[in-house]
Amino acid sequence: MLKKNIWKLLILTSSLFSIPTYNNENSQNTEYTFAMIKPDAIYAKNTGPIISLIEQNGFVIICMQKVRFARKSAELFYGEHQGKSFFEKLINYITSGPIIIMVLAKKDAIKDWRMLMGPTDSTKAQEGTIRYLFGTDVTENAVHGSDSPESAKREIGLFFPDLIRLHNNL
Ligand code: RTP
Ligand code: MG
Repeated sequence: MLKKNIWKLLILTSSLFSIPTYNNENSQNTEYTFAMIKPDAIYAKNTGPIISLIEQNGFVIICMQKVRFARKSAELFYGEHQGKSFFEKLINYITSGPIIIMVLAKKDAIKDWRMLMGPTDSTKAQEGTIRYLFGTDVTENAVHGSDSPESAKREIGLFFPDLIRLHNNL
């Protein structure tokens, strides 16, 4: 009796914490990236349109959460820019309101998400990109995306450590 219930509990627990599968055939080609909707886009109520673009462009949202950066966490997250002229401005901006953090999955997710975002400077972004549609300038540019597999793993690990623990490909 007890044994039977333990199995039920194990099945329930694993279904609660397993990563959604959505493309069994090509799962070995699936790549994961870390994405963020930044405070300016949330303040301007562009969350919905950005999420629609993410889905329309073939990304699967593996997890998503609204949080707010503590100053120390923002400095750690953007550590590579410490010492640069825009660092203070960047930290003030990114801690100015809530952000939405996501893990996106797709073949070539890292490159394709960066392409959909557009370049850092929103005023130079191509039509159709998120930064063209919703960014303002080189600071307030609506979204973030990991720039390499190493960054994706580091950034996903900072916010979603359980995902790294549970998923071999990450
Ligand atoms: P992100 O990391 O947020 O995805 O942006 P990114 O790769 O396109 O640009 P990155 O060079 O990593 O810069 C991080 C964020 O810092 C702000 N920034 N300001 N010259 C400037 O004033 C300047 N350069 C960058 C932007 O918010 C940029 O997204
Ligand atoms: Mg960057």
